[in-house]
Amino acid sequence: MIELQRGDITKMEVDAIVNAANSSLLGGGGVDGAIHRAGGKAILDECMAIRNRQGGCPTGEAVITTGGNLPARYVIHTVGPVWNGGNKNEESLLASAYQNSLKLATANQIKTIAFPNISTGIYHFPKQKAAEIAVKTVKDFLAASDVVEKVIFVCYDEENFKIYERVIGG
Ligand code: AR6
Repeated sequence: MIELQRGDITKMEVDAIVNAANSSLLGGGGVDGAIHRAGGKAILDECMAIRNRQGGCPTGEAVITTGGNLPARYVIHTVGPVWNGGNKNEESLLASAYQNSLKLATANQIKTIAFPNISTGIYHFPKQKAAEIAVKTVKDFLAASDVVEKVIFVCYDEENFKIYERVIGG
């Protein structure tokens, strides 16, 4: 099942929320900053341990930590692509970010998961194209999933919310 909400992903009461992180896993601005602020030090501690083990998180991949002080039990940190004109494999890397987050959710028996609009802020991925990729990738995954039951797209900005209403509706 797919749902759409307008708001702040840090408030979501789901098994896992997804973070639009960067490869360093050390936090940043946007939704990443909001998640680390609200979730507290336990999240950063686990991110540092992952960094020490595997040297960060490549673009299109995902790692999982505790949700710390968040209502969500877990945070799945994925790294979307920086938009660089469209000829740098950005579309398939964005699809991979959604797919690998959902695979990690499955491996951790996560039933409900909330996604932000990965790459559409500081990374400048065009919003309409990003929404089409996100919705198609999630729909395809859910059709074959017997673990993940519900995916909620949480749109912080009005423009993304309106785009998602149309893309999910059609
Ligand atoms: N809840 C839900 N969505 C949010 C929130 C929130 N609290 N805050 C912002 N958004 P961005 P990116 C939306 O820039 O483009 C960071 O510095 C925002 O409106 O957070 O993937 C990382 O460390 C936008 O639609 O992520 C990386 O360096 C969406 O989240 C870099 O930014 C994504 O915007 C990643 O850039």
